Amino acid sequence: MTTGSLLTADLVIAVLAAGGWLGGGAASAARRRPLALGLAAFALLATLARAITITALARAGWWFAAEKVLIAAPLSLAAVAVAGPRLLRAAGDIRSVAVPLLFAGYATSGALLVTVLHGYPASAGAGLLTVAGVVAATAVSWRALGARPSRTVSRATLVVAVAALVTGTGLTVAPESVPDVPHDHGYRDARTVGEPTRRFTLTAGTATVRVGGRDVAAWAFDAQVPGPELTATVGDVVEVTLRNRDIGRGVTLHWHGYDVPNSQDGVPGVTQAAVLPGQEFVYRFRADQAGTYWYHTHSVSDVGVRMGLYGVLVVRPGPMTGLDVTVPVHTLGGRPLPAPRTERVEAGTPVRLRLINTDSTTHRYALAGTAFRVAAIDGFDLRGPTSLVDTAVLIPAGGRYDLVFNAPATPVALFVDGRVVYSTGEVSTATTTWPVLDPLHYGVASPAPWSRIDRKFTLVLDRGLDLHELLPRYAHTVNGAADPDIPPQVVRLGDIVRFTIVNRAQVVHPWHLHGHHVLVLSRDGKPAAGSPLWLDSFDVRPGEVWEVAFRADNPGMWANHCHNLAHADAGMTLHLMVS
Ligand SMILES: [Cu+2]
Repeated sequence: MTTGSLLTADLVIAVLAAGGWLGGGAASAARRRPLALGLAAFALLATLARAITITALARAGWWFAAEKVLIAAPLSLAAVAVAGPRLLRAAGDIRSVAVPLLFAGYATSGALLVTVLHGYPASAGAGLLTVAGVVAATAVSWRALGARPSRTVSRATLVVAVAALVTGTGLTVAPESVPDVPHDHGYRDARTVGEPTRRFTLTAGTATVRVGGRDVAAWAFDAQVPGPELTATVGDVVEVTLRNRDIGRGVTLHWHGYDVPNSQDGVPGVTQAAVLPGQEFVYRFRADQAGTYWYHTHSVSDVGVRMGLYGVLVVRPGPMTGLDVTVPVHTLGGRPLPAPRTERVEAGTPVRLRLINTDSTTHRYALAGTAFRVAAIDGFDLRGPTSLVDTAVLIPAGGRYDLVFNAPATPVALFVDGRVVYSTGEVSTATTTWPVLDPLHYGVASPAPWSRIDRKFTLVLDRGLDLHELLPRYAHTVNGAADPDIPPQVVRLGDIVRFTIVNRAQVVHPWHLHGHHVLVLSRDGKPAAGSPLWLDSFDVRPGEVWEVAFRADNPGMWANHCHNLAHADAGMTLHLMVS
């Protein structure tokens, strides 16, 4: 069982336990004796079962098992201690166990709410608030059921509730000051890269595009989705003029995975202002790294990219040899792109398939009909990639894999989530049961290019209630805070920086640092054993712990965020300051 599925199991059992206690309480209040006893017994079993899931989580290396023990265990034990003996003694009036059972239900629900709503890091305030809530709810039920809590109990409840409210909501604590995010940088001016050798103009605008035989309202570059494919050769100076015709919420160009100077990175409010209708912005950078990349708007990026403001950027090391096919996968208006394409390819032709995931969630790719190698991931060549056959690859949001093979005499087909998107003829192969390549164990290892770590950061990815400007939202959080309240990471130019990224949530978070590629050190404590993996996009699945490192060699203020862009918009964005 993966840590992710253990987490889900634990959550389901916790919900069942809470439901059982509450249901049992309600049934006994209604004098439905068999039902009450049945539900209470069920809740008791579920509560005990959580001991098993929490132990399993601790053994799987789940970072927060101790916290579950601290919060869930005392409340569950209190629930069992209060409700258990009364149940055994409830020979007479079943109604007498209603309050204890309800108390148990409130206690388990409280622990559940702390886990789901409050998130990381657990605080004494949240604990106090929960206890106050449980006590208050019990007192209210007690009254409602006709009995009367004593004056002392009422007063104690009031005192605990007020104390918890004051400390729990942080009214006594001054808000932590967050350093200002500078919005203007004098770093490497784009003009110093030299005269452009490759010039492009992209005009962003609303458009209607045809997808799968249906008209879809889109936002597009040059009225097409994806936008025009930009190509260059290493050594070129690329200049792209971005114009905005009518995208009211503004547009920028971010060169995903391309480590351009900060002023060209296209993050509105950080490296430039969003380009509004009628305006333009000229990007210029040297194409010094060959590989498969893509570009997309970073202005209201969740909506903008989903609506179609993206395209492919390919930088080749020299003149093209063989067949070079780009496959940017996207979902537009609920329909998959690109449209399936078939072409005849002469046997023996070297083929490179550049697979690009421009969606916000993972896609599964399977190449049938030939052996192949994964030549590059996220634009960086792998070391000693071996031949693979009948093996699928999972590409995270924003990620790219280059698959290479020599065309066989028989047809090949590329499947994305079971759908053929590219083929050289008819292929009928079931690919859904194929094993998935683990890039951490593929290719030939080589020693890390550095022997020290200067700065270490831990990023705990989670969900939690966030009160930003008094508007409550269920944010995606990093270390318990949501954008713009996550303190920036400040490092010196040249520092070797290590990130430990922990996913405490129930969903995948594809992590993406701007301006740098990170070297994968380990996942779940196991060192990466294959070719060095220099990534700009990687899936941190529920329960996973990733250790990555990089040399902070690109000065400026860099976005560091989840590339599920809805998550990024809902708080999961912070900044790395390199100076
Ligand atoms: Cu995410």
